[in-house]
Amino acid sequence: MSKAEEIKKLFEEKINSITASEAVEELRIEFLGKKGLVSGLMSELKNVPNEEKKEFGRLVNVLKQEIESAIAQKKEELIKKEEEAIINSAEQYDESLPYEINMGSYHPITLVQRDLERIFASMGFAIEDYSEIVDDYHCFEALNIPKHHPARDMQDTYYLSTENQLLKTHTSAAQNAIMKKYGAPLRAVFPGRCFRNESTDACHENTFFQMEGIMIDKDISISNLIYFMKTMLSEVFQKDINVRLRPGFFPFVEPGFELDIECLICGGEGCPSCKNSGWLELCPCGMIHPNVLKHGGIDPEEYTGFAFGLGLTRLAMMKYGIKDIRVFNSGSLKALSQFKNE
Ligand code: FA5
Repeated sequence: MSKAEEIKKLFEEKINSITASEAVEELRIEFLGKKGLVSGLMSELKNVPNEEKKEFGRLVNVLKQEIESAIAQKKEELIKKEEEAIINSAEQYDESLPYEINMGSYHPITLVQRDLERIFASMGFAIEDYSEIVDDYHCFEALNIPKHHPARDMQDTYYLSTENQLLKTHTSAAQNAIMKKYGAPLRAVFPGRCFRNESTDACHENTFFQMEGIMIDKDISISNLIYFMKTMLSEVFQKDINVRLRPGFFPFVEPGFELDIECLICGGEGCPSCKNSGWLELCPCGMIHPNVLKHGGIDPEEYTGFAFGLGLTRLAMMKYGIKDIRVFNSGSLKALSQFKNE
């Protein structure tokens, strides 16, 4: 038996005994690798007499090709078998079993915000968006609150390391940009997240939502303001709510008011949600200060307007009877998933 025949026989014995695809690679290296048996056979070519060299080379090449194709075939066969075994051993599933779909739900603030947007849109107000990072000019100076004005102390916030930039303390920060965008006459509401550096309690958060509204036109008066506030509240609560209007100071309105609603958690008796006063500060408002109109490029001799800054998070507390404002940012699905989508 020639050396090539011996190698072929040995290969056939070995390949027939292989049962795992990984072992095929080891066999390939043993026979076809750089130091494998076939390569070893080829290196013997130099010892073969010249007249036999051609035939010897041909035989080695045939052997090499046979081994290569046998290896490829074996590998394919074994991989197929292994895949079938995995599929057959996998746990069977029953397509007909019933399954539960866990539907998400809207956050209560989203629900109240959408409700308000619908109400104001029906009264001809545009819905606007504004960034959470603002500059000092928009948050304060354009609102008639110059540097070092004591009113800044009421809204301590988070300043960014980038010069002049801060997290907006109130949605009023968007007033100037929106006046410049639309000019007068103008009706717009702009909800947004606000940030203040304050200690939290049942009715104060450091991150909360407001919805600002402005209406600017010829001859707008306090009567228009009161009408819109009343309509908004009766639409949101779908019932009569006790409200009170008292003077309030904000440098960007003149005159300014605080609109409070009777606490719906305790019915006016006094509880932690209303700081035991029976009333909840909900929506400061007033007639836009002429300086603010001027900053917004609107002539205060020709136009007047009102503005309000509704506490959206507090409104959601009242609407859904949520006693502690901290629930909103808690991420507690147990509490937050109770509010059903519209
Ligand atoms: C303002 O932010 C004024 N920009 C509102 C305004 C707009 C006045 C337009 C006049 C004209 P104030 O700081 O009071 O005002 O906040 C407005 C409302 O936001 C409050 O009535 C309250 O409902 C809500 N609010 C304020 N601070 C917090 C807080 N820490 N947590 C939850 N809600 C708050």
